[in-house]
Amino acid sequence: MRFKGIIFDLDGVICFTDKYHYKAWKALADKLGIYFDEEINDRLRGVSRMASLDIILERSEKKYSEEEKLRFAEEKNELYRDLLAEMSPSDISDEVRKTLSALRERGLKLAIGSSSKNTPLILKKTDTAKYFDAVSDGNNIAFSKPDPEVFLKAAGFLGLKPEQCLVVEDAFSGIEAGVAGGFATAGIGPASQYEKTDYPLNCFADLLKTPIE
Ligand code: B16
Ligand code: MG
Repeated sequence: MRFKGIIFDLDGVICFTDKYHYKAWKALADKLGIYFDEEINDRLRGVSRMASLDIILERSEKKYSEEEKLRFAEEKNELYRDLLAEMSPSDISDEVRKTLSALRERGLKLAIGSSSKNTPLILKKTDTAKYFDAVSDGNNIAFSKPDPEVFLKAAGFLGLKPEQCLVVEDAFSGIEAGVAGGFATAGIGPASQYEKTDYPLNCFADLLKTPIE
């Protein structure tokens, strides 16, 4: 078998919380009088919370202290978690659920590799923890994507080597992280157009057609 495990990014692959990130960052940016739009939001895919804030503050004339920045990030996160509280199992498509089940039936080990510290909450609200043998997320890493740490930890949790795992990502930074860690990569959404992606996917179920075995 080519791969023994698959490591999935969460936001943009398994579920779509980018709209909630956008709402929460937009509220903070408006409060601070900083321009923010969907295009800037796209640059935040797969990027950690503090690094996302730095991207938003690029347009600020004012310089903020580390203490102020931590407060802003906390404020954004509170708003974001209020929005996540409304999530339910219906936020995960049948296509994703059926594909994950089919991959498990083929004997593949599945893991999450997400930059988000809110991963446990999202998995709980959507009832998706049951599909994964391991979870590596923003809570167990020191370096965010494009650093490969989150995927290397996920492979380690599965007891597998990077070359035995496929990383599935929507973000360029996530594909970079996969490549840096020595993983093969499959890209969905924006990452399907990225030249470093090994397996471009038109949709999530395409994973079943990818030469993973
Ligand atoms: P949090 P992923 C990433 O999730 C998001 O794409 C990114 O927009 C967000 O800033 C990051 O998680 C951190 O999220 O503030 O919840 O810790 O795509 O790596 O699953
Ligand atoms: Mg993502």
